[in-house]
Amino acid sequence: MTTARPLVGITYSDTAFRDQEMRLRTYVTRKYFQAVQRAGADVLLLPPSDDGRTLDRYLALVDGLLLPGGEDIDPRYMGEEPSPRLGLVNPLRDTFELEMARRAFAARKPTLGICRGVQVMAVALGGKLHQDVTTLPQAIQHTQQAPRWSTSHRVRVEAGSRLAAWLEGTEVFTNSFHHQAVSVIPAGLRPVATAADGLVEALESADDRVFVGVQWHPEETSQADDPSRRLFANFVRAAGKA
Ligand SMILES: [Mn+2]
Repeated sequence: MTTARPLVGITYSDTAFRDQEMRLRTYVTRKYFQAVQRAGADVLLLPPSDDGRTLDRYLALVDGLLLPGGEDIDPRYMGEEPSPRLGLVNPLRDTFELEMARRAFAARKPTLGICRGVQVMAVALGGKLHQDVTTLPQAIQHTQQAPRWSTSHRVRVEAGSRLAAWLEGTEVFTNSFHHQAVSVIPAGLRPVATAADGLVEALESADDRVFVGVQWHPEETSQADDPSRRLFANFVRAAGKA
């Protein structure tokens, strides 16, 4: 039993920003680390690396891993060609985060994926994505719902899942800013939440690993929305116990 605050590693959420002086910048949207800090953990930001020894060191250092939102995942990792509607991809970040997710799963490191993060978790373990959900026969809108801090569409969460326990409920209203979504669930994970149109909104480990990903952005709502706040609190608690 330790009294230390859990340490959560967050992979850099944006790695391809060029400033006015043409310097490449790597940065993380503040809401991610602020939500984790408010939940009682300290945060370590993890720059991309393609060296497995670095990734293993990161995972040994942290009690939990957060994979945040961001660019589209290159469809080559699902054995597909790019759709004309594919958005920007980030090769450096793809190779880093896919490998981090694989290693975190193998090491049973508590992991929370957000938006792109849940997609990374799925693809890392052999799943696939819809490259653009706006081409599907949707009943509801997933892409353009501002402001980011307000919830918009309903998500049904499977009773008995870890996610339902974390949220303390089987129905939540979430925000939604994604044009990709998980289409094929890999072995090892299971879908635990869906939108009204059937789109997968969350995955978690099929066994007792703490490996949970959501398609929405709880970091944007965690100050005012209780289920969002509980999601971070329970993730941090799980990281502290691991
Ligand atoms: Mn959605």
